[in-house]
Amino acid sequence: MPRVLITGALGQVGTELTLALRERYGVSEVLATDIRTPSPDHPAASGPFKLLDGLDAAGLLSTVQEQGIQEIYHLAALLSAVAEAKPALAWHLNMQSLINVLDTAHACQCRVFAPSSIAVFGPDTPRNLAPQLTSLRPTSMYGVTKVAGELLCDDYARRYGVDVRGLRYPGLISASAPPGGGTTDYSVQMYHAAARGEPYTCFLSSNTALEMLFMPDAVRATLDLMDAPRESLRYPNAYNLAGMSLTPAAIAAEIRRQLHRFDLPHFEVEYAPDPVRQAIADGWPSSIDDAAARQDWHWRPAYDLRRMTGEMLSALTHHPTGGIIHGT
Ligand code: AKB
Repeated sequence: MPRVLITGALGQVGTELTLALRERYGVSEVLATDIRTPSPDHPAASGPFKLLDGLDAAGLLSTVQEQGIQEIYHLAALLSAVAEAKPALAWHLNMQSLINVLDTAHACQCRVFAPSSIAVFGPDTPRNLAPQLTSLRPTSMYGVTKVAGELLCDDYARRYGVDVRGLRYPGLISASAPPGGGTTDYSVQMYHAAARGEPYTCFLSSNTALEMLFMPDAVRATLDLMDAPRESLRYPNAYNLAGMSLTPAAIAAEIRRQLHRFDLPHFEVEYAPDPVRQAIADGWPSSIDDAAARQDWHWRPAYDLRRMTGEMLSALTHHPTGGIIHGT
């Protein structure tokens, strides 16, 4: 059983991965870290927690050495919309923290999970079913850091033999911690608004199709990739990952279809595209080809829009029927 350190443990992915890893390896084996202190009811506070900034190379190295860490899940990063507003900070934070993690992993012989994103793709990537191997010419600073991050991970693997793995996460939808500063955040905000019985103004146009994945699938994919034998992985740190290609209009329609199960009022959505986030979304593919992940480590998503919507509304309204859908 590895001893694990998570950076960005209070973020959208970090929150759920902390829980999943503690369930798997034991609470005391998983050190959650972030630059903020968790509230007492946050999952990260359910076990060991340390304030740690990924930019603090010495702090990271000494923590890993003192705690006998063997695996690092590096989730701290600025997402696409914030990165576009603060490009210099995004480059510094996303790249330097990754370098610090890789240097520490090299020095301490740790395995690493460092996520990539569909943001690596750009306008000259095929829009439908973006292939695993294709042009990576993103037109957002976040995408630039993700392409550079993939190449940096390749280099540490080649040069030093660091076992670093990663997935090109699509937009991730979850009910616990909210995403912060991404282009796909609208989807989570939409479920929250519907569950509060409030209207929602969407910052992307109604027909903007992007690849999305429900968080339980994303967590399972992450753990399955880390479990896979290294020799079976053709693209260890850059696997395309697909769940469902969705537009805001499709999510809104499915929410409306299931409102009655949760005694919720009619759900109104207005569309007021934000130029920055719309431009980022327009540069990303509308769907992703994840055949390599399916072949190499048997990836299959379990959730479709209907099942995910049932579970999201159930979790957000604390409705007792859970995600089980009868005759909807
Ligand atoms: C974002 O929207 O920035 C992220 C991502 C697709 O990586 N959710």
